[in-house]
Amino acid sequence: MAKLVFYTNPMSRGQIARWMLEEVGADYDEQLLVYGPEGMAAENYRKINPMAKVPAIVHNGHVITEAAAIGLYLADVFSGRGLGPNDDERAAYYRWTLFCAGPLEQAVTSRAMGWQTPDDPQKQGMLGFGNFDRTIDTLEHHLSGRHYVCGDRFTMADCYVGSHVDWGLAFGTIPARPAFKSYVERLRERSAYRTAKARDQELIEQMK
Ligand SMILES: N[C@@H](CCC(=O)N[C@@H](CS)C(=O)NCC(=O)O)C(=O)O
Repeated sequence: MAKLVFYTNPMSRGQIARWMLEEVGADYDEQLLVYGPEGMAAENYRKINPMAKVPAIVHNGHVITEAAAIGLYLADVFSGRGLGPNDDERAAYYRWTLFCAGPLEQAVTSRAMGWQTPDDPQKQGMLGFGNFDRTIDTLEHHLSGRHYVCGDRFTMADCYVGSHVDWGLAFGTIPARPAFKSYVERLRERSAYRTAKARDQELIEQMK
């Protein structure tokens, strides 16, 4: 397997991608970028990601940005790790990964920004997430009574969905409902999760 370069900042969504990299056991070079013109916004990095954002990975000359896409890509390329879906898991795997990359992220970030969702149902119909409560209730309903996104088995979908729930509970942007709390507790036990978080924490300490 060719080497892979991982562009990140420890205080960023790069934490999601690092956990994914650890789950698949990838051998990667880490490139740390600061926020702003000396790092993510520098011309050489904008050639990799014109959005000037992390995370990004470069693998065999291919650039992958977007934490959700990085996870789906890694599960596919490192298929021997078994983190991609089987036939029975495929629907839930894609559905909930993309639900979190779209509706959930919009619902959570728009609320964090203090943006008001219109009460008018017709206007809510134009918003991919409808409204915050509808989105949160929908995810809670899916996770209730399930160990993982696809059922009994951990898959890459859990790195992405779980990261949203993990961060949401940590920052209070997702309500601490029992289904969310027990789901995240299971994920936090994983050795790849712990290895990834320990590395980012170490880097955060070094930056102080
Ligand atoms: N849609 C991207 C979002 C990435 C993103 O917004 N990253 C933030 C850090 S968490 C960033 O790099 N911000 C720098 C900037 O926009 O200047 C993903 O899911 O990976």
